[in-house]
Amino acid sequence: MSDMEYYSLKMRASQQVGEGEQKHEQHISGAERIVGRDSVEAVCSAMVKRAMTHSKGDPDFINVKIEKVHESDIQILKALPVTRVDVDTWQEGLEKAFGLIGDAAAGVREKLPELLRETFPMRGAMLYDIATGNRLEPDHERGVRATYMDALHSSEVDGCKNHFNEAIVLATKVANAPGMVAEFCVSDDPNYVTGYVASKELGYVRIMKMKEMGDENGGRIFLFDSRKASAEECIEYLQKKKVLVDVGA
Ligand code: PML
Ligand code: MG
Repeated sequence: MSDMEYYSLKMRASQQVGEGEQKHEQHISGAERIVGRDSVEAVCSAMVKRAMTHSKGDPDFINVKIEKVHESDIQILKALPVTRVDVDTWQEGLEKAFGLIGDAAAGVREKLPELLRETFPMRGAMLYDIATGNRLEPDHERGVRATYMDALHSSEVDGCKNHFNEAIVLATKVANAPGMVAEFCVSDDPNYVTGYVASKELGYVRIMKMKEMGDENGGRIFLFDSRKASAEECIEYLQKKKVLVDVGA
């Protein structure tokens, strides 16, 4: 990767909804990549195309941000190893996931169902301190979001955007954040019932059913230990550190 110049590209598209006082921007689609200089133009136009053809509606506003990234500021991480757990029912899947987190973080097992419910209206993740039981997101409504990440060598312009590919990149970055103990994720896509539990120790454990088909309630919980790192350094890593994940493909 010598002498490579990298750029971060981020796109978000929204639509104005409501009338008068109620008028506000509603999120339609978003995407982010970190690519070599040669791919910037093509990836940018693919992002705009995605925004313009999204099934959630026609955008009133598209923001594309392109930033140069110094190669020396990029951390390369090996993707977490993936295992798969098949279950007969979503209830069984959820129990399995709670159990794995319970083993990784003693004492939180009982709190998980309620914490998960609290994430449903959030766009970002909950940052939960297992040492104190406190939530550490600066903005509880928004949550914290992991950003500035992509798969390494993903040269495809709009390469197979899918839940799993994006989630393994995100989960690998999150697992490497200072003080992170584990992540718990249920998709908020009503047509997608697979979720996961992930950590450096567990790897990425896909649980094939974690909710009922058609249910749009999902969310992420980052289980963090404030005895191991400060919330500030963890959030800084999640939101600012540039990471490329080697998914080995
Ligand atoms: C998987 O297929 O391994 C789980 C992906 C979870 C995706 C969460 C989301 O972004 O909706
Ligand atoms: Mg949500």
